[in-house]
Amino acid sequence: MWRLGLSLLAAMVLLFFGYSTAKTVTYDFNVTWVTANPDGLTERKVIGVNNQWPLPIIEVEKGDQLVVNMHNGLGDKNASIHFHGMYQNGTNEMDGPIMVTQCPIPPGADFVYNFTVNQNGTYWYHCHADYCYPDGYRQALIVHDTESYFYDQYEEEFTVTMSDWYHELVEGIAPDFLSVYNPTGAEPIPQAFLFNDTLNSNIMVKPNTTYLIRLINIGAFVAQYFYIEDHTFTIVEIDGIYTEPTEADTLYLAIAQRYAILLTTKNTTDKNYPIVTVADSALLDGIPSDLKLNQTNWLQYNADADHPQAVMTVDDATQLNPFDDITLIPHDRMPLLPEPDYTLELSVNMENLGNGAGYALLNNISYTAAKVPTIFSVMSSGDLSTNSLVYGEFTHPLVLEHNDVVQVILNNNDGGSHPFHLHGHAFQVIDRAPAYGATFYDYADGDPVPYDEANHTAFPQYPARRDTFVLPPQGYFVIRFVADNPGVWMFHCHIDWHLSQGLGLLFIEAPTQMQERLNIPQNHYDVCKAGGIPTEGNAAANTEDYLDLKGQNKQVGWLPAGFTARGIVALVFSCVSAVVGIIFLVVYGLSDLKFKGEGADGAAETSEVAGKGAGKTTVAEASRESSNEEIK
Ligand SMILES: *[C@@H]1O[C@H](CO)[C@@H](O)[C@H](O)[C@H]1NC(C)=O
Ligand SMILES: *[C@@H]1O[C@H](CO)[C@@H](O)[C@H](O)[C@H]1NC(C)=O
Ligand SMILES: *[C@@H]1O[C@H](CO)[C@@H](O)[C@H](O)[C@H]1NC(C)=O
Ligand SMILES: *[C@@H]1O[C@H](CO)[C@@H](O)[C@H](O)[C@H]1NC(C)=O
Ligand SMILES: *[C@@H]1O[C@H](CO)[C@@H](O)[C@H](O)[C@H]1NC(C)=O
Ligand SMILES: *[C@@H]1O[C@H](CO)[C@@H](O)[C@H](O)[C@H]1NC(C)=O
Ligand SMILES: *[C@@H]1O[C@H](CO)[C@@H](O)[C@H](O)[C@H]1NC(C)=O
Ligand SMILES: *[C@@H]1O[C@H](CO)[C@@H](O)[C@H](O)[C@H]1NC(C)=O
Ligand SMILES: *[C@@H]1O[C@H](CO)[C@@H](O)[C@H](O)[C@H]1NC(C)=O
Ligand SMILES: *[C@@H]1O[C@H](CO)[C@@H](O)[C@H](O)[C@H]1NC(C)=O
Ligand SMILES: *[C@@H]1O[C@H](CO)[C@@H](O)[C@H](O)[C@H]1NC(C)=O
Ligand SMILES: [Cu+2]
Repeated sequence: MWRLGLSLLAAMVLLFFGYSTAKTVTYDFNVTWVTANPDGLTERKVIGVNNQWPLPIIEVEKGDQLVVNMHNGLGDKNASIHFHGMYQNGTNEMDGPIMVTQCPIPPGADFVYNFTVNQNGTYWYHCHADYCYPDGYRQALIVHDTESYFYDQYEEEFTVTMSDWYHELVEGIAPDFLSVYNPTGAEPIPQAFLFNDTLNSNIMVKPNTTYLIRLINIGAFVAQYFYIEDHTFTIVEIDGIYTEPTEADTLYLAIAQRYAILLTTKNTTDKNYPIVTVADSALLDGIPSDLKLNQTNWLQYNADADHPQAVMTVDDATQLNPFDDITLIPHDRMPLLPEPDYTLELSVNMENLGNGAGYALLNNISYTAAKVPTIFSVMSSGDLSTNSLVYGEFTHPLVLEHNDVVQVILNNNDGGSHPFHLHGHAFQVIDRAPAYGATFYDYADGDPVPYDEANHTAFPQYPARRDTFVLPPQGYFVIRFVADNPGVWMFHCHIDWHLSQGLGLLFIEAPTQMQERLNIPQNHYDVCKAGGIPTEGNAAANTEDYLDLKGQNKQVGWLPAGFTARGIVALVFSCVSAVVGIIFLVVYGLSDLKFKGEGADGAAETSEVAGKGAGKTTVAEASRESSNEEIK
């Protein structure tokens, strides 16, 4: 009898642990338009989930199976979900970027995201379709870990997001942004900066208590500084990677970056303290007088005490001296990866292409999606899958061999900073110049300084790892990772405007292993069918000859030969934009030009890639200087 009892007990224990270590967490997301007024200035349409906005925070534990049943109830908009920072190891098809790992989910369609969460820490989720997430479709995703090295060091935890906020729908702003009337590619200026999707809020805290605070920049464009008056804290995690506990008082969170910090509250409850977020105004081409760059929310110890406004200690955000993330040491002390098997050197350029609009390029390529989502080209191309030609010229595909150590050198010929994100991996950051703080914007006035292999600072022994890292203005960074996660992974600037200008590329990582391991659910094919998108063939949807790219989507062609870029830029800034449009037309003729409303895909067929190189080198710098002069 007691034997039976024991084995029953053992079975129950097994069951209990079985469930608690690998449970399925299911979210049903009915995605529809709702209205919200988070800044108290304007009520607008936002993308809600189950008729609510802000969206639900997804919360799981390591090892859980996360299932999100998404229904696109928007009626007039395609959508998808990317689970930012999730490696999707073995489930590349659940990664989310449309035309890369799946088809856009058309209005009325259902889609199931289903994957195992094998990580810990602070993440977020957001729509990864064109012009989508800045309309509100983004929120935190937290992987709780009761075994973290700091679990017994805090009593409570909370998550706060920060973001820029526009009053118009992105698709309403986009045509004017990517247009001949905006040749400098000046990004739209947000109307507000939200703190946890609201403003002037109180976070109630108890005295003498340690909190784990998770911070996430879920915005579309602008980085933010974060500090709490008269408090310091301890960084314990960046982008899901635990770090050695490291003291700091000010953080810089670029778009998509996350920090988890431990904060011990004061012993007394006589005062409330401003939690200060300051937008990085260096990213803005102009600062409207009614735009509030810095926000005060409160660490509230006492509801009856004063709630003082932040006292700015500097005139300008660039004088704040944030903690430098490259100095962080991962808690697992993963050593510097060995010398790379494969090195990729890339340059960022902002250029005016043949339609007069400003584009973003990596080694002269402005990312332009293929006609077949790239994952399906991998799966259907058989032995040719290791030939990058299959994936087209303008998706900028780079085929990586399984388990290679990959090094990416990214040089910035542009005067703006760019937070680059790699899907499917966290990478080691091994070099970056210039450093944060006072020198960060120094290069912006001189010539770009590219990485010099023969003359660089010593690489860290235990490099910081994260999945989103800032490329400084006119500087560079160098990262390393192991190609141990077969899949098609985007590497792109997370400023949504820059991605729409083409600032991204695709790693086709271990395509042979993808073919062996991936098992793409029928649901994916159904959604493609509903949207009329093929699921076989090369980038041009050619299923006969995978190396024939005739009919592929192309980026907008280069400016016609003999065209002097400096000339047009001077012209643009001496005239009002409407007049410029007309002069531009008269001077260069209608034939080579395509106008607003047509993205890179649309214009592709008629424009020529040949003829590149004509006077296109200094447009971005020249125009930036001009626009700065205008503001001063
Ligand atoms: C989604 O929400 C909308 C608006 O409330 C509702 O009309 C629709 O029936 C819902 N659809 C699903 C699949 O739940
Ligand atoms: C949704 O995606 C389909 C397929 O790519 C495309 O034809 C359609 O124009 C998109 N719809 C919208 C509203 O962007
Ligand atoms: C999710 O994936 C797992 C593993 O492949 C599978 O067992 C399960 O049935 C799936 N769940 C749903 C809702 O699709
Ligand atoms: C998650 O946390 C556990 C316990 O702290 C640790 O052993 C494991 O390595 C972490 N996993 C990852 C992927 O970081
Ligand atoms: C931040 O907003 C989310 C969603 O609205 C909410 O659940 C959470 O409690 C807020 N955090 C704090 C610290 O108030
Ligand atoms: C603060 O908390 C610690 C234990 O967490 C306790 O030892 C200490 O006495 C407390 N201090 C005050 C002033 O409450
Ligand atoms: C709180 O009080 C304890 C005991 O008096 C002291 O050791 C500690 O430094 C105080 N903590 C803070 C955050 O002021
Ligand atoms: C704070 O905001 C005000 C008004 O927007 C601005 O004048 C000031 O320069 C800002 N301070 C910082 C440090 O950004
Ligand atoms: C090496 O780099 C440093 C820092 O960028 C620079 O000051 C120095 O001139 C360089 N030396 C050579 C030999 O290029
Ligand atoms: C993916 O999983 C394999 C084991 O199946 C492991 O070796 C590899 O490190 C993982 N890669 C990532 C990025 O999680
Ligand atoms: C980009 O184009 C310019 C002009 O044609 C050329 O000089 C340069 O080498 C190209 N860069 C790359 C990385 O292909
Ligand atoms: Cu960018």
